[in-house]
Amino acid sequence: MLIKKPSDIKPSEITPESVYRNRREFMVDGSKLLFGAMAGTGLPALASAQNGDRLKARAPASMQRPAPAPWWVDKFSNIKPAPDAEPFFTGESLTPYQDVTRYNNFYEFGMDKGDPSANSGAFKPDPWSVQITGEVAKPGTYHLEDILKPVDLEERIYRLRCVEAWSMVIPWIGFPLADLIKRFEPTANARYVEFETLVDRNSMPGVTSRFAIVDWPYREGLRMDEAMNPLTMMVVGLYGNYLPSQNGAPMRLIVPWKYGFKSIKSIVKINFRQTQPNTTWNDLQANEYGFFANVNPGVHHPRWRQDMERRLPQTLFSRQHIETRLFNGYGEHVAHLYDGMDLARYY
Ligand SMILES: Nc1nc2c(c(=O)[nH]1)N[C@H]1C(S)=C(S)[C@@H](COP(=O)(O)O)O[C@H]1N2
Ligand SMILES: [Mo]
Repeated sequence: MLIKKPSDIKPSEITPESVYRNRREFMVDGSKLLFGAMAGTGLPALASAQNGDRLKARAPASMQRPAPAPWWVDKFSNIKPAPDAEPFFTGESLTPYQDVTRYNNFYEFGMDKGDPSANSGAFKPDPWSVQITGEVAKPGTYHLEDILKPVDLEERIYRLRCVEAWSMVIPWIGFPLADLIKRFEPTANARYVEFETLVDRNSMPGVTSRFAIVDWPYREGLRMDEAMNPLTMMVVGLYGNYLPSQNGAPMRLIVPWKYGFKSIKSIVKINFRQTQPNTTWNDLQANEYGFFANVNPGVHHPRWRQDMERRLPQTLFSRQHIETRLFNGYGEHVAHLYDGMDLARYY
């Protein structure tokens, strides 16, 4: 194995690429060695403390928003970079930060793709608390700081496939939902998890709009085994930085093998229950949006093709049309959850 001593590494060599290559060789102990290497170069302490170069993707400096509170800075100073292999990483091109944060679905701020970024200026994601209710030994209202305190943040690069037939590749920052669920000690009756988004009439123009079609709050749900799957993620950031309001600050769900509408934003309530919860889009139009909503090119949708998708951003020269894959390409890791189920019936 080829490992340079810290003193052999010049500051000019500490590029994201060399960091990336080194890390592959170091495997388990890589992060420690790398920190040592950076300290040895005389780089400012901040650079290693913020460990940004070790992540696979960073937001452009001009786009980084100020930290909501000091404890967030601590939390974001130690993020485990995405591994090099599926399913927590994909080598596909990242959708640029600009597109990830300007082309959104978040109906609480309006129904056009540009509305969430344009209309979320008054939204306050900090301080924040989450209510835990239902079939758990430890219900209560928890401050987000306490929810995140024992959590190790990690970077994961996932595909996001919207039922509207567009898709992106996004470097999220977060942690496995399973880690959080275990801390509340679900009872034997907890077979489903239900989530709710904040409704704030003052900072969310979409909820008071007379064109609104959603019966607020936005609700989503998962079966317990789906929620506990290692791919299911609670997300608090993207591109190495805090989650912008339009992407669901301060904390949202990401379920990469399901259509995007399952990935509920700005969560204020998590309820554990015995029966399948009602969910927003399923309530609105059950023939178009199922409870499971697994990405499936074989299940027809009346308004959008589900066998193809537009990988954003499209350009003048490339329409970026690609084939949609069953379970959004994550089948190897999640198909077993649906053994014996008719996916055309339970769509
Ligand atoms: N509360 C809430 N969560 C939501 C939505 C919404 O309108 N309200 N839209 C969903 C849909 S349809 C998609 S595709 C994703 C989009 O996430 P993004 O804007 O971060 O790409 O968020 C999902 N979560
Ligand atoms: Mo969506």
